[in-house]
Amino acid sequence: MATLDKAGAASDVDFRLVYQPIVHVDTGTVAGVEALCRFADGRAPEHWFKECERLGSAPALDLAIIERALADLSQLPTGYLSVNLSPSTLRDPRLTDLLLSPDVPADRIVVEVTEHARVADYLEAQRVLGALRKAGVRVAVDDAGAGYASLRHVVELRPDFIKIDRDLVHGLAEDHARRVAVSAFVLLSLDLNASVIAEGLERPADLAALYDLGVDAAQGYLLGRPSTRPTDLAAWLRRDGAAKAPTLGE
Ligand code: G
Ligand code: MN
Repeated sequence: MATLDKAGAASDVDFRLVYQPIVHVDTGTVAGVEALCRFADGRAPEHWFKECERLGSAPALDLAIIERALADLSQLPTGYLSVNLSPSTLRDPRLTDLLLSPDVPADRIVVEVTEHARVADYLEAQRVLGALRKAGVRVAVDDAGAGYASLRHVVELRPDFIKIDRDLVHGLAEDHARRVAVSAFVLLSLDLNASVIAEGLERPADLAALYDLGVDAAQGYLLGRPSTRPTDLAAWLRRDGAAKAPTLGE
């Protein structure tokens, strides 16, 4: 694994991408896929993202991932491609250069603002996100309800998607408080004209509870494990109903 330095020789970083489907709760159809990163040394992505944040190289890594995901886009199924962004990447001018390039179908791109770091300046973040939105890029708040993804964060960023953190989703079928918390996000989403995605869905009982609560879409091992090859994913998604499809290993 190459060292991640601030200069961001990001192409040296040894990672590969996997794609995980995001599925409509009511119909089982695929709304889009999220590009997720896997590192060659086998360490959890959280480890590397934290380390990059500490070294100031989060933008270099984020941009390298986005570049690779964009190159895969033509092999991915229709629907959106969701990519993760640390708040510090929002301050990097290379982000808009990359996403606003004429070859990028902006209306297929969703940027997820991750919860690992604090947004220091919401006005600045809104300015950059505004420029992306003008071109058709949509915005998600990742892991809402965890880390720095507070209610304030959601209200400030006015996302198109609210992705609810898996710790609030797992076990909601048996936990009234979790259901109320998810409902609160659904209520907020109606006001913001956003759509809610539940993350980390592993259990059928929780899927049924999400349906009852009016959650739009879900992502998790129950609906599909992240897949290594975009072509595999495309073939898999052509089958009828993601929820019934066999899962591909990573
Ligand atoms: O923070 P973010 O939501 O981008 O993180 C996604 C991570 O969660 C990925 O590493 C992915 O492999 C993992 N993941 C995806 N689905 C599930 C799931 O159903 N359960 C758990 N525990 N993790 C999941
Ligand atoms: Mn994410």
